[in-house]
Amino acid sequence: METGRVVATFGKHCLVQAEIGLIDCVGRGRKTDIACGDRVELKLTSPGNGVVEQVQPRRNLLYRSDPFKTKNFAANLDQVLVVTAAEPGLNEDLLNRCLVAARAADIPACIVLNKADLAQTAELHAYLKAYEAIAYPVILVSAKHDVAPLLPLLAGKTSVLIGPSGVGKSTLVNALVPEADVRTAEISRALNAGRHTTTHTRLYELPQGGALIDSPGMQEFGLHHLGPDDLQAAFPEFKPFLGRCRFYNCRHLKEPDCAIAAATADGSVLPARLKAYRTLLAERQAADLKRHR
Ligand SMILES: Nc1nc2c(ncn2[C@@H]2O[C@H](COP(=O)(O)OP(=O)(O)OP(=O)(O)O)[C@@H](O)[C@H]2O)c(=O)[nH]1
Ligand SMILES: [Mg+2]
Ligand SMILES: [Zn+2]
Repeated sequence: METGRVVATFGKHCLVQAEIGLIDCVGRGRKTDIACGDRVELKLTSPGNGVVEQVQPRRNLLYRSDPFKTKNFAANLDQVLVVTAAEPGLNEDLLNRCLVAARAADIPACIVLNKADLAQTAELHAYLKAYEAIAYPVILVSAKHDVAPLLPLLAGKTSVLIGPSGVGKSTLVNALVPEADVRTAEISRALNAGRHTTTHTRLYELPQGGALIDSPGMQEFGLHHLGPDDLQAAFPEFKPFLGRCRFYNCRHLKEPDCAIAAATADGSVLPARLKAYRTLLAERQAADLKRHR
């Protein structure tokens, strides 16, 4: 029996970095619930091939979910780096889904604002100060020119890069891991949309110690596994106002004398955050209704 760390997942297969080398593995049984970053025990079936016999208990797991299935990003993480950029532009709904997923999994998160070399970045940087005020540090970098601000943050830690297509996650990996040689592509201007160049999650060892995980850009990010209490708790800035609504069981939707709504009106809570909370709660409630019908 060998042990190792999962460094890539694709379909039913995963690549495991074991002491004897890289092993192409399949999971045992029907359910292949293996995530990048998992520590596993495997049995060799032929040189270079094996079967994962067991996944060791995880410290944490970052994942998203729709009503029917869950999709793993990565496991055993020290931090989540949510990447954004002025080109293709801030997707604030997605940003918040990423931050909520990380908070719910109890993993610290930061925002990486990439493409510092673009003129439009300054305005976005100023806007993101509101997120810094909540609890999410913003690190301004240019994958093409200077990634030094990320180095102290990454050293010795396991980090995952998540975010929509085209923000430069793989370009960041290429800048930070000299031998990564990740395939990147120009944004397809003709389609006015980012091309999904990364197709599977992959872990790279950092030269200065630690690991960096690249993930495919996502458009959808369901969080159906989070119930009303989980959701509320995943917005740390709500905390000072909880228990101050007129109704003890206020869900902060349309109830009168809602302390969260009041805090949003007076500028203490960012409107986009309350909106994200309400959207996520509505999605969950719609799914619950369907299930009970
Ligand atoms: N100007 C500028 N362009 C950048 C920078 N970083 C990345 N890009 C460009 O942004 C585009 C998308 O970069 P990728 O690294 O492929 O983006 P990604 O986030 O990995 O995208 P997916 O794999 O589809 O999720 C490419 O054309 C890169 O050259 C940067 O710092 N400045
Ligand atoms: Mg990529
Ligand atoms: Zn309320």
